[in-house]
Amino acid sequence: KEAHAAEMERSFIAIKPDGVQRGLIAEIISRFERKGFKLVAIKIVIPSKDFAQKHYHDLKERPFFNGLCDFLSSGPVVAMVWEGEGVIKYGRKLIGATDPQKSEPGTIRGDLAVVVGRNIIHGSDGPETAKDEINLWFKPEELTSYSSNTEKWIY
Ligand code: RTP
Repeated sequence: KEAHAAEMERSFIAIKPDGVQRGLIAEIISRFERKGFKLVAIKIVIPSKDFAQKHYHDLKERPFFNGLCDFLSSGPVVAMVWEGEGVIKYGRKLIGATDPQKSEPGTIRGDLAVVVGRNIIHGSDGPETAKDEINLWFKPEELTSYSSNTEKWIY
C-alpha cells in the first residue's frame, strides 16, 4: 500500500539541553531515522522560561515543574517533528520509560541516561499533545512534506 505523506502521523520530539551538551544529537536522530521514521522539521533553539512553562503546562501542579522549566530553558534544545505510521506510540518506545532507571536497555534513555531530571529527550504522549506541541514549537511553513525513495521499502 502506498503511503501518503499528508495523512501520516506526526510526533514532536525534542533533544533536551543535556542531550545536546552531551553530544547525543546524531545518536538520537540516527535511532529514529534507522527505524524508518521521517524527519519533516528540525531546528535548534534556546527556549525562554515562559516558553518552557507553556510546553510543560500539564505539569504545572507538580513539585518539579519549576526546576524542569529552568532546565529546559537552560540551553539549546533540538526541536523536531518525525513522521511515520505509529510514530507517536513507537517513538515513546524508542525513548523508553520517563525514569532512566526503569527504561529498558536498548531504549534511548535506557542506554544513554541515568536520572529522571536529565533524561535527554522528550516525545509527545498522544495525538492531541503531538498536535499541540508541533503547533507550539513550529510555524506551519517550517514543516515540510516530502516523499523519500525508501518509503516503498518501509511500507
Ligand atoms: P517527556 O514529556 O519529557 O517525554 O517525559 P514523560 O512524558 O516521559 O514524563 P512526564 O511525566 O510528562 O514528565 C516530563 C518530564 O519531567 C521530568 N520529571 N522530573 N520526579 C521528577 O523529578 C521528575 N519527574 C518527571 C522529566 O524530565 C520528564 O521527562
